Amino acid sequence: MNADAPSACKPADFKSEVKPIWCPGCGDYHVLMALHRALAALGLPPERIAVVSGIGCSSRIPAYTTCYGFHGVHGRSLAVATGLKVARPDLTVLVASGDGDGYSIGGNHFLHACRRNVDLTYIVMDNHIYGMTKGQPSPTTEPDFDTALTPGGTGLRPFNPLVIALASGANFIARAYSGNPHETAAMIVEAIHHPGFSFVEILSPCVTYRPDQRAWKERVHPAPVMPTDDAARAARRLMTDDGFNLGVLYRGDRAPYRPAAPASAIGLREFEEGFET
Ligand SMILES: Cc1ncc(C[n+]2csc(CCOP(=O)(O)OP(=O)(O)O)c2C)c(N)n1
Ligand code: SF4
Ligand SMILES: [Mg+2]
Repeated sequence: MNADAPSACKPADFKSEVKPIWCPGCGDYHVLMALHRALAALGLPPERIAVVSGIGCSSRIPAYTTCYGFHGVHGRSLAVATGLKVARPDLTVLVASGDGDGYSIGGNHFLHACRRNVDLTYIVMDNHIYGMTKGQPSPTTEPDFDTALTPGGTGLRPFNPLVIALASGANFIARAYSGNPHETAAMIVEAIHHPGFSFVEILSPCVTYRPDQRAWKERVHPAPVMPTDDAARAARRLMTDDGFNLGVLYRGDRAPYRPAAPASAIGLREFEEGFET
């Protein structure tokens, strides 16, 4: 396929031959559907897009697309994606994560990816639990969520990813719900088009370890306010957010980080010499 020709790819062209192995009813199926739609709407062929992830049920997603994919190590997807985007600014780079992968082991990378503002789109499928490893609490688990692993709940205050993204410098912040794949696809497209680091938190139920999350479809609602480009106003809103407001919540105007020369333009010899001195 000629990479410079406008693409007329359909959502099905972004669907790989690998069959998802998520539990029946997992919210991630709808996220995948939204992602296929969003990718088709970009008008780019699969080889102009890369999807990078860490480890978790949610992080399986690159295998289910026909784009370039990198299923990396736990919590390090943003480091890989940052390097890729700096070396290959011509690629559209998406990063997929879960609340454990992205906010626990990968929490430090999250802060600094927001701060660096490299032109990436970060999608976190948040189910308030470690699904893949059978139901341990994550940073977004409610303090009173009672399981055999955490009798009576952890008692710990949950992490607020949207507030943290704003405070750390993310340039676009949105929340979606997996059960609304059309809206989710539109939000992913907008996030990709917005310059700099774009963060889309997708509430995606884990029906196996959090069957209570089936009730999320009744709890989610459109945000009652329009998106803002005023960080102070966004901070006030996000601090009082009920966790179920959907929509684009913040659109910033920070200039994205762009290296003076793409790393791929530096020859290997020159690169090695940098370490010899
Ligand atoms: C270094 C390292 N530590 C721990 C693990 C075990 N591990 C795999 S996935 C995971 C949590 C995944 O949770 P989340 O990111 O929320 O994804 P979900 O399965 O819920 O989609 C953990 C702790 C690992 N693979 N590597
Ligand atoms: S364990 Fe939970 S997150 Fe993982 S596939 Fe099953 S329903 Fe989805
Ligand atoms: Mg999770």
